[in-house]
Amino acid sequence: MQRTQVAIVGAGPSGLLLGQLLAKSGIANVVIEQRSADYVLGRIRAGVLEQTCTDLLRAAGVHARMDAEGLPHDGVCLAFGGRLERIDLHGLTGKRVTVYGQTEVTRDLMDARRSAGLSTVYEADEVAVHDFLDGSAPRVSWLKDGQRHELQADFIAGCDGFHGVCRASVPAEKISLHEKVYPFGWLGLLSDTPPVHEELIYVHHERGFALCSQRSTTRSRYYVQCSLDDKVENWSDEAFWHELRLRLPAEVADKLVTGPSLEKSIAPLRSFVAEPLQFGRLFLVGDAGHIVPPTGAKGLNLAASDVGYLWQALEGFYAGRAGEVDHYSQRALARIWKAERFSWSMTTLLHKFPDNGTFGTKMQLAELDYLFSSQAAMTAVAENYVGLPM
Ligand code: RFL
Ligand code: PHB
Repeated sequence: MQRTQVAIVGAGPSGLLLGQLLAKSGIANVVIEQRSADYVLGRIRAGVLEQTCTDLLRAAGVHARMDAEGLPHDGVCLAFGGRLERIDLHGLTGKRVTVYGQTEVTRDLMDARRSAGLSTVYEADEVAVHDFLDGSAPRVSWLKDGQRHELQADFIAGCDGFHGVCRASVPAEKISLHEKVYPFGWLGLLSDTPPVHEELIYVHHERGFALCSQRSTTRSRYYVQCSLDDKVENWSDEAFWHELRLRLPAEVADKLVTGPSLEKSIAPLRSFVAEPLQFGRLFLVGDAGHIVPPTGAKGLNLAASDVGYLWQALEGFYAGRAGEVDHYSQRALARIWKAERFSWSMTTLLHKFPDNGTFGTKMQLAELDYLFSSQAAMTAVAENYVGLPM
């Protein structure tokens, strides 16, 4: 049987960043992923990185391309009731965010892992985790090319996303799940067209939410709120651009440059937290332990802060401070719940809810009007958007 110190299940950003940071601290690890590397890179997801996340990527030594190509953003815009307003993130908090896609972060982490010669198993079938609740020798097993493999470790990091096997392997009586599912989704479109605005625009509109985001000065990412039974096949590029234009303020819509989509997909919106995040020798990290709706741009950033806490805890353990691993769950959850609150509140503020009625819509517009009349309210949004301290 193979042996390592930390077995990492999942090669998304959580698993790859944890692997890189542990390796920097001299802690051996193996990553086991059920998909191919190309499949992982094909998923178009997050675009906005907080400073806590860029600091961790820097600590992992994975920052050269992010520094060269990432776009620092000092502000973010909100459109509602025919107005286009700006929150001065940097002026209000002294911090900024970086626009650099999750695909690029993942690619950089994969390249660094390969260069460092660290062990990664892609296309592992039937991944299973064993013996983590009691004792100190948990195992991960999988099938690859028809052969069964087993890896023994000191710890297992469950970085395998919302649909992974790690959380599902915890006995039901040992875990509490808190969930809210929203009655809509986001239809996203990626295109090689210049972004409509230099900063992101979050849009409250009577037809539904929209978001103008970007990946670079030549690549745009747009979203429109859609119904849960919408199918991506039923949305032509033309229909998407038409719907987006209808939701944008006129001065923005006039500048929109359209083009063929490179990718289009629908994501459901969910808030979800599992408690605790440690089960003996198994830790849940990132989307395996919690989900936020994308409205606050927090999912990837929370995954990164979980990784930061777990890295510190495991470093402590291997430096002879065995008890530190037992603080991971509590420390990570304190930050997670605050990001859950922010993501839920931004989602509630900006989307069209089927049961809202005119009163609900008036409340949203009153809150938006208040936000831009109050430095205190704007500062509260800004400090959450740039990321609370770790
Ligand atoms: P991931 O990225 O889902 O990776 C998990 C990996 O585990 C693998 N896996 C398994 N491997 C082995 N055995 C098994 N049984 C396995 N089951 C699964 C999977 O194949 C996968 O490779 O989780 P991770 O690493 O925790 O990373 C989390 C982030 O991906 C996620 O939080 C963000 O993408 C969320 N998110 C955003 N976050 C931000 O911080 N800022 C944003 O702007 C932002 N925008 C978004 C988003 C997510 C979106 N979608 C589609 C959900 C926009 C969208 C549309
Ligand atoms: C994105 O660019 O994909 C993106 C940006 C901000 C969000 C969500 C998604 O809040």
